[in-house]
Amino acid sequence: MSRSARPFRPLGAVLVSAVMALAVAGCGSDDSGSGSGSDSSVVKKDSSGTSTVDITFKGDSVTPSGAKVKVKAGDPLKLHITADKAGEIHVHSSPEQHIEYAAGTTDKTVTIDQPGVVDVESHSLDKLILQLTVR
Ligand SMILES: [Cu+2]
Repeated sequence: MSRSARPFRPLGAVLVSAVMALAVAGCGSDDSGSGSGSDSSVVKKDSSGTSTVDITFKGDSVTPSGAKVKVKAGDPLKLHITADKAGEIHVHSSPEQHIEYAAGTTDKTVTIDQPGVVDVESHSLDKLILQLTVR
């Protein structure tokens, strides 16, 4: 009677797949196809030395659009948002973050702890705003 009775439990894997599928379905294409490199001009330092990106929503467009930005894991990144109407930004970090902004000007700071490539999107406009390379 030495039969090993270790039950196989695929539930965890199934859940992960389901979540991944949802995440992919809920978002725009992650294939920007614009080569590598970093649009360093997008990032400025504010008066306290925090890296800051200006994001402007106007009608159906957003600036920047798919800019590549390098950030250091654990470092704050300030999003200086100017919008003509309220909306929400989705940060594809792990865990993901949802940033709500109002019409007008909103400052939000995000910190990403895990290295990787993190898309920052507007789901209202279905557009990629930033692609963060976190190291
Ligand atoms: Cu998203």
